Amino acid sequence: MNKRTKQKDVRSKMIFSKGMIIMIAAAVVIVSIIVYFGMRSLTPVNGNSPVFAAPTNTFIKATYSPQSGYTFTSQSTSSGRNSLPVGYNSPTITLKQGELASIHMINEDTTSKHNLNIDAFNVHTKDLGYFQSQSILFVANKAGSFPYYCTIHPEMKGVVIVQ
Ligand SMILES: [Cu+2]
Repeated sequence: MNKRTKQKDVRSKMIFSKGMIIMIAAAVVIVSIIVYFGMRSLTPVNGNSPVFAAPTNTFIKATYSPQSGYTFTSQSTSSGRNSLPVGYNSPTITLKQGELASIHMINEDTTSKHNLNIDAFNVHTKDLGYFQSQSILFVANKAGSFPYYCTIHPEMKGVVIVQ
């Protein structure tokens, strides 16, 4: 091997390893982002560490009808103690103390934005437009009866019972 090809060989090796470093760095960044958002989505809004457990799901929708006005309406809930007929207005959400809960809210009202708040558990959705939805994970960490409500429509309210 003469001097010139040796130099070329070294240079191409360096370029290759630089590319590898960039690829590894990019992979690390991507994995970190995935882990960060994964951890964040597993962290209850009233907790500070991720919880690896299946939550009790409650599905609720915001609706409007000329008869009942703006209301929260039961969409469907997990089976058993928390099951309510679909379409039930201002459903009471029943949870067990200490359990992980996920509330899934969807706005099915074409006429207005809505949000859902449970102050006791730091649950606050964004103002959701038509057919926007948001899920919030929280821990039902205290027993009692707590209101949930929409800040835009004071008449939209219900109760969360933790027992
Ligand atoms: Cu509302």
